Amino acid sequence: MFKKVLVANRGEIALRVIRACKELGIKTVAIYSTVDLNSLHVKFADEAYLIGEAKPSESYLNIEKIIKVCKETGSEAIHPGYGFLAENAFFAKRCEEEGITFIGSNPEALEKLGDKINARQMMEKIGGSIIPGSLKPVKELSEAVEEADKIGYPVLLKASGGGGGRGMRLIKNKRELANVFESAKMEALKAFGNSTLYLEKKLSRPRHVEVQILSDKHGNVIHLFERECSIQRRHQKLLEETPSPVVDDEVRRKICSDAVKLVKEANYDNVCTIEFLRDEEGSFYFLEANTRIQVEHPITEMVTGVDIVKEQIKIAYGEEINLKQEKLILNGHAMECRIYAEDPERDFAPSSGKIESLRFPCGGWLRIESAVYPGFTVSPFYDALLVKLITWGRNREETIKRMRNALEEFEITGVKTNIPFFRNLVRNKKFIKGETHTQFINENKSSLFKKRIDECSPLIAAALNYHLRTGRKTKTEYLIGETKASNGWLIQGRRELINANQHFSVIKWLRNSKSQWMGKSSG
Ligand code: MV4
Repeated sequence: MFKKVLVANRGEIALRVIRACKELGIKTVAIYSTVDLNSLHVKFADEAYLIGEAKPSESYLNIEKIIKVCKETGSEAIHPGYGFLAENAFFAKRCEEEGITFIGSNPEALEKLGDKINARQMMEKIGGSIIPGSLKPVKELSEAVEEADKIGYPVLLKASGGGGGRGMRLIKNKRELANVFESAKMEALKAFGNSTLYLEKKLSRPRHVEVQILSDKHGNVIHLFERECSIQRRHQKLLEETPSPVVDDEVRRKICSDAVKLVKEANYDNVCTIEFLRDEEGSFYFLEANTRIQVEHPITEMVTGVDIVKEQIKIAYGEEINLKQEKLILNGHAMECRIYAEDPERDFAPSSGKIESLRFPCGGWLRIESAVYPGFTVSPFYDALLVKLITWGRNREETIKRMRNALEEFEITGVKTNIPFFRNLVRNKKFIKGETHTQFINENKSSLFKKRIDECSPLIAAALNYHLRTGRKTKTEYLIGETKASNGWLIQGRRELINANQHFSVIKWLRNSKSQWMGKSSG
């Protein structure tokens, strides 16, 4: 097994890789930028090296600096994590040239599966179902118009080098196509170094279902079942779960088998996720492949018992996967909420700053993946992911209950977060019934973004609490602190004197809208 691995990433995934390495007896080398000096991946790695300024191009994206540190520290391999260089075929090639093992796939397969048109052609070749659209690039407007007429508007004009929502345009008619085609080519060339475009029929309100794949260097390819990731906002996944409420055994067999065949066809090794879209009629279509470990991998680990990061490292070392497909079962149900530092009052703009306090939920059936702590400064330079909160249950209902309780206990102060959004989401009747899709957030804004009383203001919350507890209307002053209101909600108050009377007009209003504010299920 490797003796030393360089972790070319930061945050929770860097910690995750470091833990996996420790379990395998591998020494770890961390790299960090000038703003990450006090980060936990620096603290817990065996060695840590300052690599450059906060700007990713000066640090976590700087291939030659990373290779230099790798060679100087005698690290035999590099784990890229997700994001940054995780899917960068050129980085994988440079590692190969330097005799360094890239803990990910081979450069050729990264190119092949990472190219969306290529991936579509391969999926079609192995007999999988692809979204109706062009199998070849549309090089000229005339070709695009002809293709779009065949498909039928609305269509999506997609960049073959894009993904994750980047390089995708909705085209409602021929005039729009003519207006945007050339600029779309230029933008694709600028953004992805590849101007190739293709067309797909736009599926309306699709659900996003993806299959986890493990593939070794000896031809063994297995799947670890599917995940549903339809709860997204601006192409940012927020909640993922496994199994998907809309995948039955027959569909599972088909999409997992197609995913395995595609990975074999691409001669891809290491981990990979094959994405599908399910249309409103219930048909599944291949969308694209993600050639990296994904943020949401822990929920698959919770239902299969497989440590995917350790499998990655063992596969990269050349070991055969020692898991048998027929022995793998999907046990129970797992769900992940991605807690981001973002401000709902400012259209969810990133909320950087220092974390004042942090109270993680406790109790069984939870898993927390995080690299933040009280006093940690959330940097505006990087992804605003603070914590991945994962719960497991024997079934979806139990998992949701555990997530609901965990979110109630969870408290972060110092930065704004999307915890209030999740508290509403796990009470939403349609969510509870599994009736979600990729437009779910857009279509349920009022119920998902309403504020609870204890998220309005500690003062009002405390005044309400006083009134609910005592029913008294006298002119009273009293201390507030952390008080438990009659509806079981924790109301955080600052230690100060307030005059409850000042708020009785508010209380009267709140009492009238009591059902809305008192934690009843929202729908
Ligand atoms: C689509 C689509 C509908 N029809 N393609 C978004 C990002 C990238 N993964 C591809 N995406 C989509 N492609 C066709 N032909 C809808 C989306 C889409 C989406 C897909 C999955 C999860 C969330 C999404 C949010 C918006 C749009």
